[in-house]
Amino acid sequence: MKLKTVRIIGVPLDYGADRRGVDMGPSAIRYAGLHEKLRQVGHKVIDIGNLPVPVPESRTKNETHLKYADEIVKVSRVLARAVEKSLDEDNYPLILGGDHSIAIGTIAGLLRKFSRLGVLWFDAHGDYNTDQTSPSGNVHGMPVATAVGLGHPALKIPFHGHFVDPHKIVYVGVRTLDADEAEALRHSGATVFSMHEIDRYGMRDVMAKAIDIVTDQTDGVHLSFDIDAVDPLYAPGSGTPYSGGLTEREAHLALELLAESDIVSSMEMVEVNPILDEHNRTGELAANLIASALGHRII
Ligand code: EXY
Ligand code: MN
Ligand code: MN
Ligand code: MN
Repeated sequence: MKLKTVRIIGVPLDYGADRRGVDMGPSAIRYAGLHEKLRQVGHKVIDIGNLPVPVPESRTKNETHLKYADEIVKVSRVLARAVEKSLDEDNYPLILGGDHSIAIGTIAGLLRKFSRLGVLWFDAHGDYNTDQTSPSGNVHGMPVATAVGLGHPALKIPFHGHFVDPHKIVYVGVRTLDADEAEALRHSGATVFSMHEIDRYGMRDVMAKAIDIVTDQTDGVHLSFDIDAVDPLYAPGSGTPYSGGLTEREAHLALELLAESDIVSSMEMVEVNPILDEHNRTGELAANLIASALGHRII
């Protein structure tokens, strides 16, 4: 893989999950030796630290269908600018969450440089709810719908009117969807490689197809990795665990194949919750998976 200058951006945001703990994700992943692992591969690493995120206890939660929308949008706008700046300086943005609502800011920033962005979305969930379909009002269940231009106008502010073409989105590892969410996703044009396809065709074939789709008429590829894509047996530290997920090795294989293809231009790792974890096992897994995606080889 071509060596890069990786620019780490921490986003200790848990408003989207309405659950404390995931705000400590960036620390847990750094603590697991992320910088060293990436330098071992040969990359240059810059860490800009964490973006400022006020703690939820200092805010009033609006018990609507969009919990903490104002706070999330505020952080997303700052994150979008940080991502845009990384690309301006020819750095590879590596964003550490935080819950998955941070993808709103990440993708909004990427779209300012890549007008035909491909997106690889590793997740147990679809994150394709809107305020109309969400059963929880938690924004971490809405970033993909928001990125394609659906849902409440408030969440779409960071996008400046530029959205992702759903045909350029590929999901890997999905195994639980809300009924209305599934219906919307079915008609969206996105490709969903659920656990069924992974069982049936194997990760190697699934990734070959995924790579074909996200590189077809695109000018950049974003990898958004929700740690709950991995089975809770291997990733116990996540707030919305769901059994029947990827094995640790399947996840590594997927990311190693991506590293080999060298098509990914930005990455985010989200939903690591150290409070629910066992001795930072999930933080370590997240750091190791990032290293795999960025070219770490056993030998
Ligand atoms: N679909 C459920 C909701 O919208 O509330 C659960 C979403 C969990 C989202 C996780 C992070 O990927
Ligand atoms: Mn997610
Ligand atoms: Mn998830
Ligand atoms: Mn613009």
